[in-house]
Amino acid sequence: MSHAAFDLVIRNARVATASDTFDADIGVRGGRIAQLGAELGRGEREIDAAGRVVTPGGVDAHCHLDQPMPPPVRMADDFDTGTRAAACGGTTTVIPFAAQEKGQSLRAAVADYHQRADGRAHIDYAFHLIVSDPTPQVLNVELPALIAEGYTSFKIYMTYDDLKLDDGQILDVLEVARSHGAMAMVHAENADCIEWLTKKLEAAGRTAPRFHAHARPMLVEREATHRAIALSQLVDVPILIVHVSGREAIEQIRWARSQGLQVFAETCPQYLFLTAEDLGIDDSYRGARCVCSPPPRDKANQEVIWNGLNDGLFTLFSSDHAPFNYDGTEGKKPGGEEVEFRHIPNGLAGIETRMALLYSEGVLAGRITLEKFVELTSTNPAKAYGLHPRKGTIAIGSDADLVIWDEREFVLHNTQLHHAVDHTPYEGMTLKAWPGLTLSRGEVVWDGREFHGRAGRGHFLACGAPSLLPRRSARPA
Ligand code: DUC
Ligand code: ZN
Ligand code: ZN
Repeated sequence: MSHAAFDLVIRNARVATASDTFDADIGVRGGRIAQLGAELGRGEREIDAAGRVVTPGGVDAHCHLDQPMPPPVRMADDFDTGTRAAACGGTTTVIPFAAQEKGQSLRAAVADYHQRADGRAHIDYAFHLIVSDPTPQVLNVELPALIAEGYTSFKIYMTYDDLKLDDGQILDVLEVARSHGAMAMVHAENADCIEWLTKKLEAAGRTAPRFHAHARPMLVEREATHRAIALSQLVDVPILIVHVSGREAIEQIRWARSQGLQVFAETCPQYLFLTAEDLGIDDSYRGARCVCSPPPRDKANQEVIWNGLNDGLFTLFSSDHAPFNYDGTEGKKPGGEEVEFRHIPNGLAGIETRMALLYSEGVLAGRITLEKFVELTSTNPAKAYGLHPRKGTIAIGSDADLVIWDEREFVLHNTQLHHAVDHTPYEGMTLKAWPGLTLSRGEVVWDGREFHGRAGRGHFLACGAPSLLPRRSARPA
């Protein structure tokens, strides 16, 4: 028998990239895409895609896995269950956060996070850093060294007591991003306004989950977005505003772009599919499941987000998966108690549903093109964090991280999902598609029915320089 030309050939694929959709066979060798073309030679293994859409595997560039929390709270997903869920939902690369605790060295945070991921991940992963304590040692020594070693992005918080930086600290960190070519991500909400509103609500006895949204109106996001833009302008460095929730923040970003500023933006499924009503229309505690920050807004804002996805305002579509169980003692009811909204762990599950939600309600509902879907969910995240073209596209030499889509209607239930969270915010939604096959470096990790990963098969990826923009030379001294 003649030797096969490829390890795997996917036949008759409708290949979608961020720029084109075309019909081709995909030849895979050594975990990479070796050839694209008509009537490729034989593969050891052959999969007939029969005209089905094949996209690059998703790159979820904003998710939280096994991130340490103040006890008794604990994230439900670690690298095993979180990356398993990601793969079953068509995501083949994740970029969670190595978070520095105040007083801790960044190095120690990174070492701790590697331990959490090592031997557990089913798909490839990189890390963003969270800088919560920008000491001179961190700014001058640790951050530059870590950037050079492949941790080329970091998140800055403008809210949360244990994480937030003041404006001067933000300027210091942005300056490091500028001089070392890193990507700065900003969580833009005004902490003092939130605290002031929270105290007023508490004094009035308004502590049910739904008041979380009252304590974080869009104004606090708008103000912080504007300030983040101004700080980045002062330092002359691009920034990326994460989890943008609606109109007022978008207006700030459009204004910045109109001034020629390099401001990138990310949004997430919760701002397309949930509203503040999901936090409760009465004082029931069940709304705690949808407590996240910024909070979901209303239907009109969902439309504004759709427009921004379609017209290029948004660069990235990420999950912001922050997995907490509803029941038990470690999640939304810390210690088993129904607590005041200020103490409810922020975040919702979405790592497994991100791709299918946007494919169903974006592509198949005619709101965005297939190419835009690929750009937002895979190509741009890979470029923003220096993983392209190894990740984020279907091209010769790229990793064979692929999704073959099944277009069929079904009703989503949490029992179908593979995360370790006891609910999904999208329970009962009718979806029109789900990944029928997910390949990670040429290996089938999800076949539409069963998961075939292996803990530890996921590799750590050192990130290169962000490639959304041409490299600029450093500012002259
Ligand atoms: N908000 C964040 O900033 N991070 C995780 C989850 C959330 O709701
Ligand atoms: Zn955030
Ligand atoms: Zn987040």
